[in-house]
Amino acid sequence: MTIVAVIPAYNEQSRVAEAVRDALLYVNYAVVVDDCSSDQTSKNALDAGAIVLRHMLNRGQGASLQTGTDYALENLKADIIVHFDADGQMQGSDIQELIKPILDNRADIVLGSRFLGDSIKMPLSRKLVLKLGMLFTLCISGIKLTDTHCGFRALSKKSAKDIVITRDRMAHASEILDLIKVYGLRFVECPVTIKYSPEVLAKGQSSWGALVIVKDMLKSKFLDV
Ligand SMILES: Nc1nc2c(ncn2[C@@H]2O[C@H](COP(=O)(O)OP(=O)(O)O)[C@@H](O)[C@H]2O)c(=O)[nH]1
Ligand SMILES: [Mg+2]
Repeated sequence: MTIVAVIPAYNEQSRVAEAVRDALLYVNYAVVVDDCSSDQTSKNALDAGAIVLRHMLNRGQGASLQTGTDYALENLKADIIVHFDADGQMQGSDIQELIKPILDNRADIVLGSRFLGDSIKMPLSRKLVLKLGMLFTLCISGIKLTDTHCGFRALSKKSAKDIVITRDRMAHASEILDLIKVYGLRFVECPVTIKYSPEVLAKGQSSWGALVIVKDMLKSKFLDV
């Protein structure tokens, strides 16, 4: 079994090395997709033992996950792909439980859930936005989940081939849920711990970003763009 962590990264020079080292304790390869960072993200990821791919333009987290996945399937012959963040919010030690349903052939994709696990120091406003996201996804995609926008996931080779992400930026999380339905993939949720600190909240997505995702989803759903 070849397990590959795909790690999208944008200006994460102070956090990416630690995230790569943490992931590499539980996977065979870490593929960091540096999305035209203006800092030392690529160098620090490489020094920590990652394979580093670099976009010439900033294309977004969704596009970077697709670049890393294409590479992992073609060049590393990945059996399982784990989506893992570069900023240290996710814990490598959750990977074993996350990939288990795929190893046991009970699921094609495993979705991390902060609400089944732990969302340490998550602000209340973020919690509310995520709960609304859950309701929204239930209405739009008909998929009932406790956490619809957690970026920590594991995909079997089959689901990684089926799920081709075309939403370049943050709406990819909703697109993945749509494609689970389209391809009839077996999914389960798995508790994960996501840590929040003032530093990662300052540089991470704002709760308003959720509105942009909703706009993107509605556009793709009803205007077919
Ligand atoms: N490749 C790429 N990664 C990004 C981009 N924006 C954020 N990321 C990475 O995606 C992950 C999650 O982003 P973050 O902003 O922390 O989102 P949040 O945790 O949901 O607030 C981190 O590893 C970021 O470095 C981007 O434009 N391109
Ligand atoms: Mg983050």
